[in-house]
Amino acid sequence: KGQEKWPRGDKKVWEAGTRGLDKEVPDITKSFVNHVNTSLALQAYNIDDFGAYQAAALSARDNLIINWNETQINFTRKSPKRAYYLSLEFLMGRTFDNALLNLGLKDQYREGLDQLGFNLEDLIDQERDAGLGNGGLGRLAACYLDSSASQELPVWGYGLRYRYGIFQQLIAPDGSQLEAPDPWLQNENPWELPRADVTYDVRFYGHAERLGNGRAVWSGGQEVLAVAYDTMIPGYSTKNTNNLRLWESKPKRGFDLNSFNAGDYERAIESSNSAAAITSVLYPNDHTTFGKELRLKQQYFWTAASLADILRRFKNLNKPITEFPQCQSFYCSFVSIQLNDTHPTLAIPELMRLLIDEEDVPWDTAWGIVTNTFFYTNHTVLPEALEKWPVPLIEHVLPRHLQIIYDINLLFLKAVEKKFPGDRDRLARMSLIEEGFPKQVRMANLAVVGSRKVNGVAELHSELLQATILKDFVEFDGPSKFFSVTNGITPRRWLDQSNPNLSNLIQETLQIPKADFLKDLSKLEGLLKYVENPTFQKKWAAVKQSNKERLAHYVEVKLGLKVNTHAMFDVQIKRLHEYKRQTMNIFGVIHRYLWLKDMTPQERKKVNPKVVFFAGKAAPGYYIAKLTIRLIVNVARIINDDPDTKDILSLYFLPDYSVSLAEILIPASDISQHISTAGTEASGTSNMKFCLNGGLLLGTVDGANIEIAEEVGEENVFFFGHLTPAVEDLRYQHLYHPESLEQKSPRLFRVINEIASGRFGDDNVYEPLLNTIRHNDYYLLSEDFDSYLQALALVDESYQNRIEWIKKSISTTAKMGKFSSDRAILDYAQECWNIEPLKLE
Ligand code: NBG
Repeated sequence: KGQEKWPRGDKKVWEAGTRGLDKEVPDITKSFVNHVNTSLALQAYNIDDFGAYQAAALSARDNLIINWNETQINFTRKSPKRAYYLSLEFLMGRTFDNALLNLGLKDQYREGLDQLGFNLEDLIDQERDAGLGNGGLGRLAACYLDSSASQELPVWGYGLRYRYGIFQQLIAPDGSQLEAPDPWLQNENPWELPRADVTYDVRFYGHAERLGNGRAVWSGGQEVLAVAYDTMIPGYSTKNTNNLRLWESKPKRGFDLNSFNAGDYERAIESSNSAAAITSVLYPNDHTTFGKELRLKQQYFWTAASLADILRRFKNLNKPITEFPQCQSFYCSFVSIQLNDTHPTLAIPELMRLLIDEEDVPWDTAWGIVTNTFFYTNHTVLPEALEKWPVPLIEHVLPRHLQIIYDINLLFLKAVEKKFPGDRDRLARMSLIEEGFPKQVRMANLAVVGSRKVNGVAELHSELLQATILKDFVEFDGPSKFFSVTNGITPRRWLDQSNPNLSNLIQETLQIPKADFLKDLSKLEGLLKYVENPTFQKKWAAVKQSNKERLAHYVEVKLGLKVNTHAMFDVQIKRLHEYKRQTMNIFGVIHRYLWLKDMTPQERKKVNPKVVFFAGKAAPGYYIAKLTIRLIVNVARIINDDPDTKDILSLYFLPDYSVSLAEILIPASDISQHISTAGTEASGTSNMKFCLNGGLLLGTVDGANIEIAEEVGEENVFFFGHLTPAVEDLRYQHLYHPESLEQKSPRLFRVINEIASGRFGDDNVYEPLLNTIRHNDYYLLSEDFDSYLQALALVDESYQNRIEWIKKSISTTAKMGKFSSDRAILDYAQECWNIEPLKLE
């Protein structure tokens, strides 16, 4: 009696924490135990790892909130010019680990939790990813938030609080992708603060009546409530803490009382359901648009709420409205807004509407304000990704905005006509409205016309933009409106957090505080001094080995499969898309398998073992991409089971790719593949993550691969394939003078025939996928396959000389400074937003 065993950790520490008075226990312990007892109503007896994660998160959050409050009050007092990043996607991943890192409290938490009987890493694993994005575009937005805060810039993000993030990917027994919902908010999200007091009404439908003085009245229709949820974005090694504001849609009035009173309960809640539906789910497509009404409502709901919020904050300053965007001087100018892709382009007509209809500003003044406020980033040249909305749909959902778009277009086309008299083709190309049945609004054209500057996301991409889809606009506006900001990644998450062993080794070697290189990534160049140092090379290799073992452990726990950690790790992880050519990679694996099968057992013994990893989701409606997954999974089953080859070649498709999975995969790679058809991948950002972590790059001359090679030296990159200028001609050849596959690439021909023969099961299912290559081969796989195989052979050969390989790996990491998102965000701050850091002392 009274002798029962204390369930976890040190009883004295728990008790001291509960009393909260004891000077012996650190504040972290007190705050943790306090949250266990009060916020969660639990005790040492009944708390599990998940509860402990929640309590630790709440206690870390308390720290963030204090910094957040002070930062915001500082901004309000000093009213610097601010920038807002409007993005429909923020792919944040997990927050807890990052918050501790940026607060500089990780070691203290580890120690404190240990005394209470918890392991920090286990608690970190309890958190669910915030998967509010599809891929590169959304993760870029998340990296930019981290960098804005770390650089002490007054930047807020605005987005949507989707109840369901990117779907969970499951693999069916036949190898195909299945989708399940991602109810990430099911267990309270400790990182968000609901702001019941920050709400705006957003209207849809109804009718717009022009008043004759340029203004109009928009009334009727449906009114929906936007409610703010704030997420704190801590800077690294600074107290500055920025905000990400996400909007949730709610019915404005509980339910329809008339229907309710008439006893029609279903009808009564119908409209409230339709309001809540707006922010219920993230659209899981990137690079395609579908013209769906709900998506249009999402876009308008979010831009309208964000602009209302921005305008309210500006009006609190009691400044004349013309100073909203002024760019001449730092103190008399207030707002810049970055449009992340065309998704928020409705902000342009919406700001016109607010200024003209609500603020009574004349058209020309309003247009001057608008075109000095917005900046537009384009993220792709793929035609299927360029957003267009049917005119009748916009007219139905947003009648006043259609009027404004038409007015903008009229004035714009007049100006074009003046500069290029009689050039009707040019007018048709540049018009905001595409003729046809139905007519469509071209969102990219609207974004360009309504913005002060326009940029692409890597040098090649920006050049291509200006030479192709934006050519007419460059000729009209002059080149100075167009520029390039090469994407970047945050070294906090993508080095220190995901690869602590490497970060520690770098610190120990350079003998500088971590903050020095995590905030100025060019400091990594200091590693070049150690490239030839054998002791350092050994340590470098040991870090890679430990990361391979961490990944192998993950695969064993999740899939029950054993991975050979002494093999070369070859990784391709990204959205499944024909232009990214995962198909070429799996064909390459099949080729290797057939090559190994043709060998004698003695010959096989001489081959270096290799493990190939794939991960990535396919848009649920993207049939060919889903077939590629199915092929990968089924090839893996055959290869991994074949006693002739399984020790020297194995293949894994890791389901449900996410930010957290990337954090485990990237540090473990020896070589990663970025093999898009030249000219199709705008930038790519995982290429930067791999190289920063000492993985070498196998790629085409595309996107940011080019700039990576410029930095790290071409001798450290494995390039192959046709160059961008050849692509058009090759496509033409394919269409009009097709050559037989057998002649073009006998090795590819053999691979395709083996698949078609049923060697990897399901003889006929892959036909549609194979036909995309046999027939028009738009992404030119058959043109690049042989040089791809050559590059793979070169990778094998280089890997044989392990010391040389390690040297390449060190030199690569050392030269990645340019790709920090700190550099990128400072480019935007200077080139576009004209904002300066405002440090919280
Ligand atoms: C993607 C590009 C990538 C690029 C990211 C971030 C879209 C529409 N585009 O190459 O395909 O790295 O944007 O800029 O998601």
